[in-house]
Amino acid sequence: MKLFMTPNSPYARKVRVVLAEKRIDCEHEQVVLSAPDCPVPAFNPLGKVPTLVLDDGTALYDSPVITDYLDKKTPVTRLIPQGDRVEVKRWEALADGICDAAVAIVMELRRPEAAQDATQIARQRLKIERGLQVLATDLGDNKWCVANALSLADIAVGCALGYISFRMP
Ligand SMILES: N[C@@H](CCC(=O)N[C@@H](CS)C(=O)NCC(=O)O)C(=O)O
Repeated sequence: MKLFMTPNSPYARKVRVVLAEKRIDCEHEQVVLSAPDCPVPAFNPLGKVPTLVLDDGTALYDSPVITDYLDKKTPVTRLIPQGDRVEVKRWEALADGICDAAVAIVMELRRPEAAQDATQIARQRLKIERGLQVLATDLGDNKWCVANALSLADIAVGCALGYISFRMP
């Protein structure tokens, strides 16, 4: 199995944490998405990381599909408990959505200053602020997001918060 990743991708980081928690051996290949010889589009037409290529050549994307696959692959450290599946995947969707908004802002800020769209940046920032507020409210005083135990929800939220503090300290 090989994981195509970039070191700063929050979605790839989520998958890397899941691999580690579940003690799954996997080759990692760091790619440069903008490089003309980037290998990712040969496996994923969207050209995005993370992309996981299985030993039989099957390519899996995007990160929620990969985390699902990895959790089912071995019973070691169940991260998506059957009874709480929808709740855990909703936390993951919200955490990933916060990352989507943060990535959109990072991309906008990479454009020449005169071409940057302040309305778009404000829209995305609002998504982040609302998303963080809901995460905080739903977590409350609990130590873990779901069912008082580590799950994919905590990993996804941790990666989203890490990305926000990295990109917008
Ligand atoms: N929904 C996707 C998002 C993946 C994504 O957008 N990855 C970024 C890196 S952080 C990427 O590959 N961007 C390249 C592009 O959009 O062409 C997932 O969860 O895997």
